[in-house]
Amino acid sequence: MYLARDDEIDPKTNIIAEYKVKGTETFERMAKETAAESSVGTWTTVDYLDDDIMSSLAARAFALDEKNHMMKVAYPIKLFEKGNIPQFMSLVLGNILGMSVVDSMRVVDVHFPEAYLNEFKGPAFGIHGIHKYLGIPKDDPRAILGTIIKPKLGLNPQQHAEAAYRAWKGGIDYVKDDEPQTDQEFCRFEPRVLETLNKVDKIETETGRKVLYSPNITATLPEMEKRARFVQESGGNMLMIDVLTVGFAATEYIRDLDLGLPIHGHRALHAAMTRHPDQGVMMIVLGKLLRMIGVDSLHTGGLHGKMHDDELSTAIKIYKAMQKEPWGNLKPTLPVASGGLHPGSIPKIVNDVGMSVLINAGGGLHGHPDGSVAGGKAMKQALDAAKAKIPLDVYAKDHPELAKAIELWGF
Ligand code: RUB
Repeated sequence: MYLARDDEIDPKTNIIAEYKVKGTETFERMAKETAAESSVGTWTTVDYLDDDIMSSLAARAFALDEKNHMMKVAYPIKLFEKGNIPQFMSLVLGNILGMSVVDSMRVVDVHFPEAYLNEFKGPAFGIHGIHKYLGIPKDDPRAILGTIIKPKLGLNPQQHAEAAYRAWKGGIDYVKDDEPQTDQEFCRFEPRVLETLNKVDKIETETGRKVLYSPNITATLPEMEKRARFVQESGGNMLMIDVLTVGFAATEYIRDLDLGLPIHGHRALHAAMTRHPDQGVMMIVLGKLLRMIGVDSLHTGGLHGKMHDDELSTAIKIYKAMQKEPWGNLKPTLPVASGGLHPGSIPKIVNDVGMSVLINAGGGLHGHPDGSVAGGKAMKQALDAAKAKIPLDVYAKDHPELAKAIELWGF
């Protein structure tokens, strides 16, 4: 009951979750209670739990590795409503993380059968759709370069649009609002979008390059829909959502509107769930769920920046999970490196995770000693150097913007 041997588990008919579990009870008891509470059981015997229910729906813990505090649980796919991520979360990362029989529990990874995965739409654009929009060739991809407008709050719509214009002018592809920028009185949403989209037109006319701008529509759900439609009607080309603070259902609702706009997912709030080494859920799990519901680009850790990541080899796995093809019928999500990055970070990031990545620098672009145009140029020069496999200090000899950036922030 609630325990199985490895060879009894069929990954085609079960969702398999990996857990790190610590506590003073026996490991077997903690495993059994995890499987019971996250499927058909409770803390005591109940009359109606018969053999039929047990044999078809009980989750089973297996691969118990007490030394490393690791176990797996197989969940029969029939436990889950098709296409319903909140219901999935209520079981697989729900009550069990708060059970007093364990001292701590962390969901480390989840593996899905194709049949379950394919109930989801996934990204409408994903990596290849965004590359195509920007004219990046499929057979020679390069990292997409982006910026977050800084200061993160306080600029008025004209100033915000001007900062975006200067960054594009320097040569980057993408501008995003910052995660707390929505519709405050100092920078109303609609004028900010209109002013910044005017600059999209201006830069595209001047340079012939396509660029992207994702306004942050994070709000209540009716307001998000209104803002998303406003962006579409105003000729916008991307949306941004703080996908964890608004939640999975709200994000999926916006994706299902099929507005023809890729969705950029900022992951603010994730650390409340992901950072503790023994408790919560790892980012790779949230990333997979967000790819399933259709986020086109997702913050997956700065790798070499100001925000905490798990150790590098673990942090890189999140990128690989977003880029993985095939993964059911779902398009790949563009992983996003962000937080404390600057031109000097670029070669390390593309070396770690390849060119199918979006690299954002906020302070590391607008903080360039010669301003945002020079900051954008320095980012582009760093990417060109990385692509040509030329060390940054060598490339910087005849690229003054890069030289000033690496003098200030290193590489
Ligand atoms: C970036 C910034 C973003 C972080 C969040 O600004 O503050 O919100 O990307 O981190 P700057 P993560 O470039 O000035 O540091 O993407 O890891 O969640």
